[in-house]
Amino acid sequence: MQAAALKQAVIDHLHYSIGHPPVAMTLHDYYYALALAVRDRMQHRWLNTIQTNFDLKRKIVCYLSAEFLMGPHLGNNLLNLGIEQEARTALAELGQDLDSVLECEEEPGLGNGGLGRLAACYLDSLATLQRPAVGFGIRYEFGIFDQEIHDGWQTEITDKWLRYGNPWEIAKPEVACYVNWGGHTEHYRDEAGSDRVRWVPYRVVKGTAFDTPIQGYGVNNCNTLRLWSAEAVESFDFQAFNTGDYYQAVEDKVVSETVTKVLYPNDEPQIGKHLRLGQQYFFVSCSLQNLLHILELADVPVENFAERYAVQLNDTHPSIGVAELMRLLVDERRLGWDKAWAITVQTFGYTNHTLLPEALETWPLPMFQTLLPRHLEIIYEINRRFLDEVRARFPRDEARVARMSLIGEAGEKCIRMAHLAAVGSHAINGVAALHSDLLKASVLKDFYEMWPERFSNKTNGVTPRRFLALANPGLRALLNETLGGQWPVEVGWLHELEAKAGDAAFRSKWRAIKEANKKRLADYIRAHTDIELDPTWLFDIQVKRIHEYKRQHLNVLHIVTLYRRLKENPGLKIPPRAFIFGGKAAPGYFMAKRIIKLINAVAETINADPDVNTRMKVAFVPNFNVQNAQLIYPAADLSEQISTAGKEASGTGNMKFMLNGALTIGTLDGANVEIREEVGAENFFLFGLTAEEVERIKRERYHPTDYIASNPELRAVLELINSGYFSRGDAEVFRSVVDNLTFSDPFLVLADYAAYIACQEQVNVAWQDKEKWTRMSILNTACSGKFSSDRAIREYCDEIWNVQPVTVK
Ligand code: GLS
Repeated sequence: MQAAALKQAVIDHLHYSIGHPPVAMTLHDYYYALALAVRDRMQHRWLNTIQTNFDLKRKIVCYLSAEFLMGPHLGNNLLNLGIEQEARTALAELGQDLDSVLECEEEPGLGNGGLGRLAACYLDSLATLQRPAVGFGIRYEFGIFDQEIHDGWQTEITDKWLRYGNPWEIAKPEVACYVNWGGHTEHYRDEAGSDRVRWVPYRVVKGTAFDTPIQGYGVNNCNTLRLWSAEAVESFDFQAFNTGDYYQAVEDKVVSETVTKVLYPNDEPQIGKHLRLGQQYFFVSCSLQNLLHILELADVPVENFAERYAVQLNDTHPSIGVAELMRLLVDERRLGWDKAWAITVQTFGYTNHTLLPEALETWPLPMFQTLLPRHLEIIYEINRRFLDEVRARFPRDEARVARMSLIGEAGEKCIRMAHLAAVGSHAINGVAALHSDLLKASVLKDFYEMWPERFSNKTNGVTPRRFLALANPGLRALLNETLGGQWPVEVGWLHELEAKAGDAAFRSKWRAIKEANKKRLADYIRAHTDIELDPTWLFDIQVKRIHEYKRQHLNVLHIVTLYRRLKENPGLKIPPRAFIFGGKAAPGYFMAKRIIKLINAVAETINADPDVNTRMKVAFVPNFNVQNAQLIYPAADLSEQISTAGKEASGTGNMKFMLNGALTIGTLDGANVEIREEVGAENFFLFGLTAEEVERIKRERYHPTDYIASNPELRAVLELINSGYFSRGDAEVFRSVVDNLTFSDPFLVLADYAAYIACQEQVNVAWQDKEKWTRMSILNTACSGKFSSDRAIREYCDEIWNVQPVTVK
């Protein structure tokens, strides 16, 4: 019945919405028609959800994030609606294959990596857990660039994801906000004799909303992702036009539309560009204005703002919201400062996602003042009152006052956005236990001493719907058969697998699923790189952004070590391995781009060398994104989580691998610590320095050359890379990488090298005992429940947001 109705809906959309005659129909048309038919099926749930939230006047989570890395919608929506089989049947009757149709979707890549994907997982969990929530962000016209590999180098192609339309969004031109830029402020006295400030902007940009439904799994709740797009206030500035300044009018249009043109492709380091601050302010102002407007529609007094909205700052990117809410409340709604401040602090929560100093956002004061003159005044006033409080709490401690100030005064004056977020939020959290502890001991130490009650940990999580049920249909079927169908929402059930790990027949089914997933990935890799991988080999995978702290180059040192050993000792017995990499480098990140070239150069040499290529191969999967990630995680035997301890705030790829039964080789960093706790030390390959040891070594001055001098194998590996052996005799290409490791090595790659190599030998031993390995693999999935984003979202709802479930009819 459902299938027949769906089929008819697809036929209707092909005819009425797409309008191609049968002769011109493409696979993409079927994708688009099915997407529209599926969206129709979410529509009444969506409207009911909005109406119910409005009627019940319940508190809503507002998740402010500059990035939402959603991944393809169609497969996920079919899964969450429970109509995959119906869609498959409907398409088959139209002579089409669902899997091929799913591949047509151009994924919305509106994020860089973990931070943006976390926001997407959290939206999935919020809807599934029936919590009223809206994600607010930016509708970038160009998302994260597409990566191509040419001669081993990364090249960046603009991501024209909207080229063929986007069936999931509904434009809401009537939901419009006006956002000021630049200009100056005027102080005046109002009718009642109070001192007021008016902001006279240089330019006004208009934001309009584009809404995407976020369907919960197995429930009617369907929340909203609201992305703002910028446009000129009028397509022509008629005044300028009439006064003959045609070019000024055109420039206004171009400048306005530029605001939401492109996502900045830097993952961790802040970019410090005027336009980036403009993007941040733009989407935050639209979102907060929108919240105030909805409050008004619901006839709720503005004083109750914090009872109705829990606004979460996903890192400091939206933290200008603290000053903007103050401006809206004080200047526009004419609330007194103290009242407005109490509302603001009650409203906001702040999640910190990194301790890396280069990623902590600060804005040069002159730039900030040019764009946001009124906000600078407000920040000065927040700071004045805040520093009075600090002085009262810690008398005669001016050093502390300087450290905590919202304004950095060493060198060029700047606004410290993490301080603004911390002062303006009632709750501050890190994203894994270790990270939250380090946060309290380092970057926000003074703030912790001032307000210990504001701090907590919320270990990240990932959605088991997309990253297990959808990505790994083979395992889904086995889990359904073994545990029943509730596990995607009741991940506690996964623990039942522990008993199954002892069952040889079950293990054999488990292995067959893994091998099929490896074959599926091998097919994909062959199609995209021409590299042929054998699915019976150990699949050793590292996929994530390319960054020195994540140490893809440590992985390469292991590969070259093995290569040398095999060349020197052709009879050496090692189990065959495929080393698989994927990840994008920020376009301006010199060292990261060299590391990609190094991986590809080593791959080229090894894959072509008959002395070794029956026992090892290397592949770099181009353009790592959510879509191919869904093929990659389920195919992994070994997950590489080898960052320098203390640098990876949490990691979430580590969780996706674990969920799919990969074993982890890793350092005690981020959520690895908790993964190891959950699965047990005996089921985790641990190596390397601890965060404390890293800090101590750095304090006492680190000498990478000592490690080279005392380890001939390491020296030989570095020399081989430096010699041009992997670069057709060109000894220049990798000099910068080798020099960096030899003379500076900021992430202690060489200090961890020997331990890593030794640990990889333990991996080999374990892999050779197939039954034991499978048992460990099963235990990893069995113990992965903690890393469901449902657990994380429950904690946020209960401990920070105070938001309850709402049943939608
Ligand atoms: C990040 C961290 O680097 C990751 O460790 C973390 O898992 C993620 C989500 O909390 O946030 N911070 C960042 O700026 N980009 C990230 O991926």
